[in-house]
Amino acid sequence: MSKAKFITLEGSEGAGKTTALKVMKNTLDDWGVPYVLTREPGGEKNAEAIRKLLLHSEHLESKTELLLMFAARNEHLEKVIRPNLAKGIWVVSDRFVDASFAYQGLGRGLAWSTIEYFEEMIVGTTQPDLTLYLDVEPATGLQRAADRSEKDRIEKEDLAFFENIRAGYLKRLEHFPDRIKKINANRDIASVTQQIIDVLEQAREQSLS
Ligand code: T5A
Repeated sequence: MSKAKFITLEGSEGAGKTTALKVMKNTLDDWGVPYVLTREPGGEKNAEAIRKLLLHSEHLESKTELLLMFAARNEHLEKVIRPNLAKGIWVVSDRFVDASFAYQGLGRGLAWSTIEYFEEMIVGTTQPDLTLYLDVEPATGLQRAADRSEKDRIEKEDLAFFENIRAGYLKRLEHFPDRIKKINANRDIASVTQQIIDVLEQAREQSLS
């Protein structure tokens, strides 16, 4: 049996992660691999409690936000991600550590090196095998998110914040071009769906099988 893979999905607000997850799920079903779908912040009981604090507190200091993201991530890694991978079950996570670099790094302005420190301490070698990054113009993404539902604490930030987040993701992409694959999420759902299928198929041919 080949080693179970860890796949993550990233993108700014309104990038279309919900649709993308459905496409990923259908593709993995077709491949017949065992997998779990999970998310960050959250994906585990304690981490979900931290998620509530993160998304619905009235105010949080940026450093508190960073520490809570990594606290939730540690619970998620120890209790869900690593045990499943060890059992040969693939893990697909809606967001992971790249989000901390984008949101808490370039978004909140915390030092990149601080986030790298926590990444090394908490994530270590449990890095994703593949990351799909849905890249959307911030204004388009915010409009889609606004049309969809009421905003949480982070979604209430202004356009400049989301422009910085996009810059953060693009910086991570530059550092990890083999792992992170950019999907043009400005296009219509059919085109985004096809791009996701193509990336997954390509990755499977090259390294995921
Ligand atoms: N966070 C997370 C951090 O700050 N640091 C971290 O380390 C981590 C892990 C988590 C929040 O926490 C932050 C980031 C987030 O702010 P979340 O629930 O994961 O919250 O994040 P959201 O971005 O809110 O995720 P959503 O599930 O809401 O997904 P999307 O991608 O924002 O939106 P989605 O898929 O619901 O799509 C939005 C709308 O657009 C439409 C959809 O139908 C939907 O109505 N749509 C399209 N319309 C036109 N064309 C397309 N191609 C479309 N794709 C989707």
